[in-house]
Amino acid sequence: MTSHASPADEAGHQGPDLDRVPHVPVPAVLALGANLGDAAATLTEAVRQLAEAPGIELTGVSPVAVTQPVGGPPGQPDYLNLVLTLMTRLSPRALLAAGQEIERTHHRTREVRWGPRTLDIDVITYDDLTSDEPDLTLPHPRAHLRAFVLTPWSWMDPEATLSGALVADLAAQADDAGSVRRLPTGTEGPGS
Ligand code: A4P
Ligand code: MG
Repeated sequence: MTSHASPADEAGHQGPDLDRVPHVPVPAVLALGANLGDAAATLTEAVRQLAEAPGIELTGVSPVAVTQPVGGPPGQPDYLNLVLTLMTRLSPRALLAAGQEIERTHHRTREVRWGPRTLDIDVITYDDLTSDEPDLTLPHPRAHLRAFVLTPWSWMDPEATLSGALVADLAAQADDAGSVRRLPTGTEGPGS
């Protein structure tokens, strides 16, 4: 389940087996973002879909953050972002696929990189796996720089760490730290 446990392939390349099904459930962290349509309703529904997905047991749902768009075309609406912790019996790629399947049910299209989207589900960590594979890089290659992921994660779990660093510290250092706020109380949201 971890990269150091994987044998080198014939070319001597060392890498994790992203299709390996764990013997016991392993912890993982997902980040959800939405900035088109009724983003709060989309996140609520996506959390419900993930909670009902086979092989996934949710263990935590962060409060919802209202965040200014990072990258992408100008003039996008603000995002709603949240972070989930879970235990999963799925392989890393199967967990990614489960998220992508839920994205599809929300009519996610991919026209512009970092463009507006009805729903984005990223795998932030899967157990202690590290992967450089383009289809599933772990930990997520930009998560440690992004307050829109780190801040709601730290609200849910002030002790959480990412690659050995305190998530709350990474959140404070992120360029977008000032543009993340809690969804006002009384507003409907899955983590409120
Ligand atoms: N991929 C590789 N590793 C992963 C991973 N750990 N988790 C591959 C999920 N996907 C991973 O993703 C592109 C490809 O990344 C997929 O084929 C997948 O196999 P995508 O979801 O199709 O496209 P994307 O999300 O537009 O691209 P990208 O580069 O993943 O974008 P990011 O980095 O996710 O950024 N600002 C705010 N405030 N809030 C946001 O939520 N999101 C983004 C998207 C930009 N700015 C934002 C937000
Ligand atoms: Mg994505």
